[in-house]
Amino acid sequence: MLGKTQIGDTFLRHRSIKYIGPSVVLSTMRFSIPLLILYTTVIEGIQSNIEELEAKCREGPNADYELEQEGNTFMCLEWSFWSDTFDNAKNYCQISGTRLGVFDTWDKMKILQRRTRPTWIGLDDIQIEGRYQWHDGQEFRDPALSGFFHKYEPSDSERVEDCVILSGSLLNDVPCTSSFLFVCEKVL
Ligand SMILES: [Ca+2]
Ligand SMILES: [Ca+2]
Repeated sequence: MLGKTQIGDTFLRHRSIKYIGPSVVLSTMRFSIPLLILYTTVIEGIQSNIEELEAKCREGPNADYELEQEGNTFMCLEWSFWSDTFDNAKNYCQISGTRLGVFDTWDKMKILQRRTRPTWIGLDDIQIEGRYQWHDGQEFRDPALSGFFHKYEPSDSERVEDCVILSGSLLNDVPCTSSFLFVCEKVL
């Protein structure tokens, strides 16, 4: 009697597994299809956002601006191919309605670090010695950004270093009258 029940149970369990099998597949599909649609919608949304940013970055008479990405960060930048003083570089950007690049996060810094030649950025302590300001008006005082500068920099050597370049992979203050490449940033 007990033996028969065990055999019967096993038989039923096998039947159930065989029978339930397709419905498990169907329910997985029912779960997966909306997820797939959601995933596709999100990807399409991100893609159209990037296309919008690219269009906005390239619009206007100056076609040299390009969109660069690091993680969720996008920057619209023009990298000069000639060197100039800090003031001239700043004026060049301003004439185009932009500013020297503000690289105030590590993601933005990573975008800057893709360049290897010394390059002016939008950071200086011209107004008050030792108080660095980004060219969007923010003061440079976030301790998380202290690693942006080389060791022992900013040094204000001979009390004439008020403008900042990327030098190697980190920042350095140098005399504003020196000539370097520069980077303009269009705010999107
Ligand atoms: Ca200085
Ligand atoms: Ca220095």
